[in-house]
Amino acid sequence: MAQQTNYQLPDLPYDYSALEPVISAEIMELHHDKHHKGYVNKLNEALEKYHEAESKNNVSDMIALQSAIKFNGGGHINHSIFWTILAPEKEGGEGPSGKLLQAIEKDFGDLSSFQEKFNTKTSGIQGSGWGWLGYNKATKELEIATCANQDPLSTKGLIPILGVDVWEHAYYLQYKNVRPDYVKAIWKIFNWKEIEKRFDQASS
Ligand code: MN3
Repeated sequence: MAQQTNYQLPDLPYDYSALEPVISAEIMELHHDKHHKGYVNKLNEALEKYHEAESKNNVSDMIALQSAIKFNGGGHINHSIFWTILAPEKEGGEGPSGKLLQAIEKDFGDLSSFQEKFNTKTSGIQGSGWGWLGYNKATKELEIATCANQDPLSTKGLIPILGVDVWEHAYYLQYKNVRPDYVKAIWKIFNWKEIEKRFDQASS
C-alpha cells in the first residue's frame, strides 16, 4: 500500500500586497497560489507514484520519477525559504548585522562587495534559476552560488541563507526583461532577522 505523502503549501507570512512597490500583489498571488502550489501538488503526485513503485520493487519506475521529485521538491523547498526571507520594506531591518555581517566582511571584504557580486552572479543566470548565499559547513565560509531550474542549494553542498528566485514568473509582470533591476530592488525587502537566524542555525 502506498505511503501517505502530503506536502502542504505554506501560508504567506504577509499579505500579497505587503512587498509593494518592490514586488506587486499580482506577482505574489500568482507566484504563491499558482506556481508554488503547482510544485507542491506535483511533488505529492510524484511521491505517491514513487512509493507505489517502491512497494512493487520497480526500480526503473523509481528512477524515472526522480527528476520530477527533484524539480518539484526543489521548487517547494526553495519557495518555502523565499517567502520567509522577505518582509515588507523597513520591517526586515536595514541590513545584516552581528555575526552574519562579520562573516560577510570576512568572506567578501565588505557588504557592498558582497552585494555587487551577488547581484552580478544572480542577474547573470542563464535561463531559470536561483541565486543564493549559502553556508559551507566544511570550510565555515559563506559562498555565493547559482542553481539552475529548481535545483535546491543542498545539491551544491551548501546550506541556504538567502536566495533570490530569478524565474521570469518572479518578476516579469513588473520588471519585464530587466532582471538586474528586480535583483537590485529586492534588497529593500530582505528580512534580515530571519536571514540572520538562518545563518546562526547553519553556523552553530
Ligand atoms: Mn518561483
